[in-house]
Amino acid sequence: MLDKMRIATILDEIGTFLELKGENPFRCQAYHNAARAISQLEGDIGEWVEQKKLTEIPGIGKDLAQKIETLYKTGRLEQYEQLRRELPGGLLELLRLPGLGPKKARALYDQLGVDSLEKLRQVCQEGKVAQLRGFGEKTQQKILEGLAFLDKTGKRVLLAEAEYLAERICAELRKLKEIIRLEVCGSLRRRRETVGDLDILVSSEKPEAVMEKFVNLPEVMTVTARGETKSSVILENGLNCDLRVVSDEQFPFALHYFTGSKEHNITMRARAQQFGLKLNEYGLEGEKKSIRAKDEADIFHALKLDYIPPELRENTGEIEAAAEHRLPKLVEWSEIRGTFHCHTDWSDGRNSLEEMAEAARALGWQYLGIADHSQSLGVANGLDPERVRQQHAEIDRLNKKWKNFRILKGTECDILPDGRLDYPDEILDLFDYVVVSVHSHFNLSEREMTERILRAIEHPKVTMLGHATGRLLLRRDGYKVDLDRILKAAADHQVIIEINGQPDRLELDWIHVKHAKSLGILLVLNPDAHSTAELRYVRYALDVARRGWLEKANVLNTRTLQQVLKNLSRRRGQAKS
Ligand code: DGT
Ligand code: CA
Ligand code: CA
Ligand code: ZN
Repeated sequence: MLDKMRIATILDEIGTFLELKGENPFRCQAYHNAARAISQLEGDIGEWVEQKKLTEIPGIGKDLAQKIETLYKTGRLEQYEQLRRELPGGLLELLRLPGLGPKKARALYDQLGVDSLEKLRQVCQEGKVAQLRGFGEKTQQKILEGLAFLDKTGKRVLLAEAEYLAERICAELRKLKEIIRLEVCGSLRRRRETVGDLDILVSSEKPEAVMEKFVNLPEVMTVTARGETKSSVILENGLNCDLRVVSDEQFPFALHYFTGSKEHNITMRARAQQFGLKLNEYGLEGEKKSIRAKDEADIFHALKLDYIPPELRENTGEIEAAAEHRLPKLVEWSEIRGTFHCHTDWSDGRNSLEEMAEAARALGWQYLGIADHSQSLGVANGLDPERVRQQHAEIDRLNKKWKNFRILKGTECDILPDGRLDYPDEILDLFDYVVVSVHSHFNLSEREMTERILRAIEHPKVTMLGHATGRLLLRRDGYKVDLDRILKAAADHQVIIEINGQPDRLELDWIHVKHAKSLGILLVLNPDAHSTAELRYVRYALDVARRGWLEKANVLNTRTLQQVLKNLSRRRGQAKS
């Protein structure tokens, strides 16, 4: 039985294979849409199948429902296997290159036999790609640049994808009674935005049983090493995963070591040396005796340090701060009371205002800020002033329903290429707050882009800046912009800066978040949700906030509804005076 993420992946791949074959674009898109719908499904896919409800999902007809049912029940689909026989899987890899669509990938395969990124690099270097019809020097150059970008990012995956796999694997392993303690370490535990491989740590007296279970997990594609205390495997999505088994006494030391980062470890080891101690993955040893620790906190305390949360272990001053008792008290999930940048079916979201609000209420929140797209974003069904007024009437109607909850009226207003906003002032005045974002003309020079965003920040009606650089993790760098000037202007004009929780955005990135905090800028955690399921992306924004040393007071979402309303109207009041 396959779970929904696996089914979604397969549907997505079918869509892409069909694109590679040059099939009708609508048919291909139907698979991609179905994949998205399935991955965002609430509850267990099994129930949808058993109760024959799949066709109730928008975009899933009889035919697709049948295929999903087959996949769920048998784990296989003849159509998919046929496509995989027909076309090499390496072709899917080619599509990771920015600007290389299925048509071009197919041409490269048909005419030059390109079936992997390596082969593509080779034919580009030989100058063969430039000679193909419809390609040329410029395209060849772009492909080489894209390959260099992939080299730089390596085979990393998004935090959300790694987390999803890790959770499944750990849930399986935790069933073993031989396991005493289990924890995922490495970059995943530090909540880095991308993850190079999974590092799982277990304490047990019976390592053999743990290894046996591990290498036979259904997520495991290839076993690359199997030892008594360490095994390495490659998972279904190409990610490596290491499992280490230690004694329960060693566990805290191994947990600290394999959580890293490497740079943090090196500084910690140096600190231990100052105390005449030796710190490694097995223990903390002095001349005469070794120091015992029941958990990581004991290790830090032995070195006269406060406990350092994993998110801070990047050797950017956390050890000094821990020695001087001035670590931040990091913002927590339980402190979040709402969020501000969400889309509904009024623009390009999937759910209605009411569904989004109910989902926010189910999370225990007090408010949900809706910020649908503005008028010039036609592709996303942006709202013209007339529809803004209609949406506000609908929000007013809904808000009468609830006592301790409120939908806030926001907008995600486009920053036009010259830095003007997409609505006139009298329309901007209708909203509780205004998020401004860049959605077009990414190719401006750094100076032009900076001026463009500065102009928006200086606009008196603007409350917050959305996804500050436009990066897409593992796909493209952000646009060129002078972030130092942007942050300085945000501080001067009291504009709030968003941490966007979409798993492939996660910007402002944590290093700049830390900088923003030092400038006294208020930050906001936004899911940029396009469905009820995506509200939980606030969690990933929270990870970035914590890596950026933020405390409750630095984050708008920790305020109560009353405080938020006061804060927003004060900003507007200032703007009007
Ligand atoms: P990743 O996998 O690239 O996303 O990042 P990490 O941090 O998970 O790195 P990984 O998997 O290579 O190693 C896991 C941890 O093991 C790392 O964070 C710190 C520790 N570690 C690995 N190599 C070394 C090393 O050479 N020296 C020290 N002190 N620690 C190391
Ligand atoms: Ca790792
Ligand atoms: Ca590793
Ligand atoms: Zn948005």
